[in-house]
Amino acid sequence: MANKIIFPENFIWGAATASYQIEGAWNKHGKGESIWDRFSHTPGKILNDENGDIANDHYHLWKKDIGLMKKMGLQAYRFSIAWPRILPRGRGRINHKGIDFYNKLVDGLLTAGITPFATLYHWDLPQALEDEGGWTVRSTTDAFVEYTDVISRALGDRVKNWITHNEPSVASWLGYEMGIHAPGVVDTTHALATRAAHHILLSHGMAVPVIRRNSANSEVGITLNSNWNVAASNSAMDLDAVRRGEGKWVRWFADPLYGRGYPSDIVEDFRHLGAFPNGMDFVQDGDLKTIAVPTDFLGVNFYNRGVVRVDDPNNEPQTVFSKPKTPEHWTEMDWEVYPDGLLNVLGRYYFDYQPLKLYITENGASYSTPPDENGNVPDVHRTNYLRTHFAAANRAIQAGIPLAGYFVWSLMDNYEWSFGFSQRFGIVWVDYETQNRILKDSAKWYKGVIKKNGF
Ligand code: IFM
Repeated sequence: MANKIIFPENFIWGAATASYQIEGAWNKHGKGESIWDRFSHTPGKILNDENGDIANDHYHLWKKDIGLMKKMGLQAYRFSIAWPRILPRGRGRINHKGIDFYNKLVDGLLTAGITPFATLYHWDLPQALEDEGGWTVRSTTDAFVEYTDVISRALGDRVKNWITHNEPSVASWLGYEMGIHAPGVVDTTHALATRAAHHILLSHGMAVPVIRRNSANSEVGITLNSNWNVAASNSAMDLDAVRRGEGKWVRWFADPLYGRGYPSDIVEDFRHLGAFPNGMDFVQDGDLKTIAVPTDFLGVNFYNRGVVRVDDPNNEPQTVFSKPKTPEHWTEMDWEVYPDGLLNVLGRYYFDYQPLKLYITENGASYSTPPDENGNVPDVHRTNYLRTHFAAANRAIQAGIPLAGYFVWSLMDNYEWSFGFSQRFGIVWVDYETQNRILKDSAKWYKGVIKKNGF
């Protein structure tokens, strides 16, 4: 029998969601249009043309959802705030009904004994700002500060844990380079995406002091994502693909956040692609200092490993499928199950950048296991995924990494962006027809882990 794995006494166990993925009510009570409303309403952008108009209808069912969290014994809940619910046009007029919703949610969480972790930006930019250029223009950073000010004044007496941005790399590269996320810009030169990335990072740096001013004794951080990428061979091409990928997805964000500026090798890579016809003119004096504002924690999202191989230097590197194609090894996203990657990524972020502490702000797996004839959801592969990743998180703590908490992605099945509802990451099953929710077996197992603070 395996040894017991026990976590530090004050370790926080939670689950995470994001506004567009669960709220629905896309145009209710004065909410403005977001880039995800626009993108998902554009035919051909999303699998089966599905959209988040209703999603999990969490906007109306939030009480029921807090009830589920309570049932599982969750200690914390990470959610995101829909900017266009608060400022329908991104700046200017405030929609008080939108603030009311989050006020009720936060009060409900606190009454249930659950600590709220609020993310300000999980990708639903007000469309009105996108119409002015979105994150590619500098004025969006001022709008973000205005939004931060409004919402942190409103919630700051009760929300004490703030995350400015979720996965700026995804927002930048998928949104403004590859075009597979909203706003759907395709520009392989990276000219627009590097501007977007810079403005997202700058808006983080500008927002942190505003949160600190409005929310006394709060902790503020940002969430970065990372796969654990390794080369399929020792060939120079494979090794360089890892350098480029890791530089683009991790260092491009972590380096400036921790005071090192943009990584020079990736600046060169981007320059070759045509990203900076006028130099990096969007980086103004003082920006890098602003971006490197001290924070209280780093949020880390981790899902999988990538074994990278370059077959043709003119094409993108390939992911090698090195293990048998079974659910034990691969989730339904085609993402490899590789728990050691979590340990490696945590170690990498901690030992290279020295954040004061870290949270795993997302980790989880997509498996579509449906309810059986007894109404149970026997999602054994998800439970195995969680168990092995919890063990890896525990090893990180043993190695001296100040990991303070873990948030499962996701509290419940939800809208998985360009995949629509086809991918299910939840520990709670959602029937989208009836909006019925069922605790999956993984949720029941997680409840036991939380209770024992280990397993
Ligand atoms: O669903 C997403 C989430 O919004 C951001 N991180 C990755 C998850 C799974 O793809």
